[in-house]
Amino acid sequence: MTKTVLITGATSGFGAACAEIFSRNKWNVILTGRRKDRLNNLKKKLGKFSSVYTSQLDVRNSDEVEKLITNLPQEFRDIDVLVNNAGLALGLDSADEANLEDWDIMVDTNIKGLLYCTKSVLKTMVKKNSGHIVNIGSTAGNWPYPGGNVYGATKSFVQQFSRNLRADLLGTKVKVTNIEPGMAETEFSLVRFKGDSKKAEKVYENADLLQPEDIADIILWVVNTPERVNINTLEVMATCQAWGHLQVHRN
Ligand code: NDP
Ligand code: 8X3
Repeated sequence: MTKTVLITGATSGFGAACAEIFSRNKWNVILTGRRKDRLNNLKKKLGKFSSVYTSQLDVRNSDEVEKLITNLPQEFRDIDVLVNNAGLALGLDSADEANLEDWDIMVDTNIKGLLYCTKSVLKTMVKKNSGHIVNIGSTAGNWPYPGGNVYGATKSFVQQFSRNLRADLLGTKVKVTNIEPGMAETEFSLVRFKGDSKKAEKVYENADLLQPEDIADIILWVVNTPERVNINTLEVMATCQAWGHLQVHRN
């Protein structure tokens, strides 16, 4: 039977790569994001592989999220997998210098948006006793770095929420996975540095970093594991990335 995946933030990076791999594997794909032109292009590109439904969606708006689910065409109503991918970092300033509005946007998107999307599908998944919530966390939720203050903390929230969901869902066949990528080459840095492409390119310069397709491949594998298997957490870094030492400030 054809399966259905709902992907948030499908207009770029991990989300767009997931859209492509799921569609090529004949899943019905529900693709969302704020940029309509990109959604239209995805529909055109992927429509030859599988059924594609696109909807402009800002995950920060709980009414929009609810409306999306309520108004889905019949063919897309039975959602097997939600990929909670929409998210962003804004700024890399130390907490004392950071912009409060940026903090609000990160909290509203990475935490509240993810909650709205999860809530919108969870009851039905529990009722039919199947489904999979795949959250996109980050190594930034596990390991601190200067300037990661609120962004990293939103991803720590995603990690603990994912675990708590598992606790609540015990006894059902609904799965929850938190994927925690390290640095990956997407539009993430362009967004973080507010369109400063020189600064963004520097992040990815001369390094063989994770590509969106690497994460999409992993997600497809995770959702295809046997019913009895739940991958709780999967942290993945590029081979060229690892931890540094703890620092000491000396006078
Ligand atoms: P991109 O900037 O390439 O993609 C982000 C996607 O999120 C876009 O499709 C964007 O779509 C969407 N998005 C952002 N805000 C909203 C919103 N309010 N409502 C709906 N969609 C939104 O970055 P990535 O692919 O790298 O990021 C995807 C996820 O992966 C994020 O959660 C990020 O935190 C996480 N991540 C990224 C890593 C990296 O190094 N790249 C590493 C670890 C985790 P649109 O603008 O059209 O709305
Ligand atoms: C994105 C990875 O290290 O840039 O979540 O925060 S990092």
